[in-house]
Amino acid sequence: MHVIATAGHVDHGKSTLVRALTGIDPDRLAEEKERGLTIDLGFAWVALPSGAEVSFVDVPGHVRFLRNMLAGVGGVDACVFVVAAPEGWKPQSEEHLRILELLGHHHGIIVLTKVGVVDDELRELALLDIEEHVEGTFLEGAEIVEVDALSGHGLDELRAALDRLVERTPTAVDVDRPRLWVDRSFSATGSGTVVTGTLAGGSLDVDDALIVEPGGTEVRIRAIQSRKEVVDRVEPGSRAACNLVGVARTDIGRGDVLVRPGQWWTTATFDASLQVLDSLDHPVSRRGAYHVYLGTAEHRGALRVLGVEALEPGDRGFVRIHLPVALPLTPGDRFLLRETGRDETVGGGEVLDVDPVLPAARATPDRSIERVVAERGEVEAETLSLLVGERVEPTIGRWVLAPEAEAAARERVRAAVDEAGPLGLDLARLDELDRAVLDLLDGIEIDGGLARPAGLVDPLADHPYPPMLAAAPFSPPPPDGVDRGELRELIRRGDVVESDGQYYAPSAIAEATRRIRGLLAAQPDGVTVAEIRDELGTTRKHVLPLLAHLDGSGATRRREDRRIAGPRLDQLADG
Ligand SMILES: Nc1nc2c(ncn2[C@@H]2O[C@H](COP(=O)(O)OP(=O)(O)O)[C@@H](O)[C@H]2O)c(=O)[nH]1
Ligand SMILES: [Mg+2]
Repeated sequence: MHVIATAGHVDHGKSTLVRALTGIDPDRLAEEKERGLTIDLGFAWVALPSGAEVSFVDVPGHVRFLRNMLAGVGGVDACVFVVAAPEGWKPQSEEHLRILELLGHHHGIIVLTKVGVVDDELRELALLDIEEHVEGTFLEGAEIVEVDALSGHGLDELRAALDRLVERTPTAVDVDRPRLWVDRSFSATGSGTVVTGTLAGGSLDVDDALIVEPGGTEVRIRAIQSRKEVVDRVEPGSRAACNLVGVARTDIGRGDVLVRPGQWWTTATFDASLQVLDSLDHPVSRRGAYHVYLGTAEHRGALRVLGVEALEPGDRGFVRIHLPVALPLTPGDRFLLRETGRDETVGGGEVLDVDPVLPAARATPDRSIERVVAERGEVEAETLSLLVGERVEPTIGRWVLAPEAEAAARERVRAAVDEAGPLGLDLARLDELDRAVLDLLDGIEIDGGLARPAGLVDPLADHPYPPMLAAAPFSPPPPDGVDRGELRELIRRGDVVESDGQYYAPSAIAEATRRIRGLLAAQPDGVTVAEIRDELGTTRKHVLPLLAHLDGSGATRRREDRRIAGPRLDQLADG
């Protein structure tokens, strides 16, 4: 499955060629047909002799409609570059070639059209002209097919050449991360909003839940067509027309993007490389109003050159670009920059960082994952995967840590354990990352939710107070002589239960709960404090704090001067 874009100067025969190959007129607007001029993108498709299916995106050549051309060639992987023999190389031949270069096109063939109306000499001249102009570009050495679309001369050779082009153009990658830059939207009678685009990155299925960016509107695919046929699924590298539920026709259009929720980092600011065109007659600095072309989108952009004051014509450098809206971008995305006032192409480049964290004065963008991690110290692997556009596995817990950050985290956690000493460090006090770091450290023992340096004995392990409490469950002795810090820790661990200044063994609480349940089985309307006191064989002094605790835990509840069953009585008595 391949999508091929046309390119070349206006009137050189692009649309005629597409029509001759496919039988479909790419000039679909009434105004286009009337004027014999392509204004907006046209779409057509055909099966080649090999059986390979190709779709064409036919672009306008006229300079006034360059923005439409730009929306058509983004996301397309191959081109048919058209030059008319009688006219030869023209300004938009040059501009289109520059644009394709800047957008990272690698594959194409050249078609010399209208050969029926020139003599051999002019034809030879046109060929030389072309060869000279494509020197040093991705079209250097590309096949040149001579065609006359009106007479049909050369069309079979062209079909064979297209087969060879398709053969050597890599098939679209499928990383299960579809992105559809919308190039057209319309409403279909009876079925609502339809958007079309060239699908990249993954497939789309009927019933998929997607979001529209910018804005994040949630939509669902009701139906899909590819080449006017109803399908359940479209593969990357195909043209797709999606009938959407959840968005009005007027709320979606060219430049919007359909993606799956949660799969993309959306950003209004990115760092990028910028190749400045040789032909520009002034340096690129911060001054100037720019238009940024990304996918099918066109946005105003504010620019900041990184590292140097300005980039001279022909220079390659780095820029930070601010857009008025956030888009789902990924490193490797190509963009084109035009200067609004002068209406000229300035250059283009590759998105390198979709979430720059360093101030522009210190940014040195590239596509390395290590840099993204180093600039953050620690980053969740999920987030990192979105930032770099590929799956990255976590190295510690859910995170990826820069080497210095990992060393610092190890030191921090070890220091905390050392400081807690023999009493141990409560794991609940560590955040999730530090708990994961703790697992990596040697020489630390974890026991009962506490981490302590290996070999250190828990001074509370054989503390005498809990057994003393257990031995006298309902007349427990006061903590005379017990160190306050140790007592606090015993309570925190649950080895001792404190209530209103009295101390109990956990087993005493459980036993009291069971016995009260026994009493309540016989007297569901409630039992008095005195009855409970007698049952436990103790005094008011001991039973009141105990009951306060049971009320608090939900084992019992007060009703006037009685205790009745609390909501958690059974649970606590059985537990
Ligand atoms: N003789 C001849 N005329 C052509 C050929 N291709 C296109 N034309 C004519 O050139 C004009 C412009 O063609 P069109 O396809 O609209 O050019 P586009 O602007 O590049 O799409 C039309 O009048 C076509 O009939 C060709 O191969 N031979
Ligand atoms: Mg045309």
